[in-house]
Amino acid sequence: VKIQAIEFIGSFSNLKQLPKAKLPEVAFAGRSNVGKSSLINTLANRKNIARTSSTPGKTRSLNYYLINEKFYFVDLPGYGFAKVSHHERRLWQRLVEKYFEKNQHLRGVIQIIDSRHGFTDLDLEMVKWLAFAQLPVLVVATKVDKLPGSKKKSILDKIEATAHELGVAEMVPFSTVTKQGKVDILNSIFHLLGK
Ligand SMILES: Nc1nc2c(ncn2[C@@H]2O[C@H](COP(=O)(O)OP(=O)(O)OP(=O)(O)O)[C@@H](O)[C@H]2O)c(=O)[nH]1
Ligand SMILES: [Mg+2]
Repeated sequence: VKIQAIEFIGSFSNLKQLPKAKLPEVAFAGRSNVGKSSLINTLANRKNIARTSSTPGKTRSLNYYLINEKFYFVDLPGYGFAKVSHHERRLWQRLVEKYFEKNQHLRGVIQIIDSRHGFTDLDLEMVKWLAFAQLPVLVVATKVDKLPGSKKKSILDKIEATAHELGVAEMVPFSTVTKQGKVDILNSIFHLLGK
């Protein structure tokens, strides 16, 4: 279970332009700036193939990465970023909604939340919607390197309990700094893909 190859395929803001090769897909969803692109880099052992930024709103379209020449990672634009216009936010929202509705190749969604904040209202909305759409979800609680050691366990227990209430089977604590959780996430993704 390893990512041997990752290739950036393209950035798409129109569903009609998506890659012609139909391969299984795993999508990465979460709030703006939560660390979606960083997670992809860590899983693939790359520094910045998926462009990251301390400025929220970096990823604005569907970014496709071909993994091991067999499946796609799809880095989604983040939601909940206040500093974009109402119009632009509606555009992203419609793009992501249509992507989830129309995609026949999506095998599962990696829902990333910030471990310091737990599930925000928008995260809850997202996970409920994914459950309704019967898409398998893996919750990744990221930035655990920033949790105070004394509270780490109780915070993660609470996130896990909420995940279970939402019908999500698995929650993995993760950090790009310590790489904690990387192997578990890779295992889950390959399992989702039946590899
Ligand atoms: N300490 C710490 N910082 C992280 C971690 N993951 C991401 N970051 C930082 O969080 C910021 C945002 O990361 P990105 O990966 O660009 O976030 P994103 O979700 O792709 O953001 P958008 O593309 O804007 O939606 C960057 O400054 C990262 O270095 C983590 O596990 N620990
Ligand atoms: Mg990003």
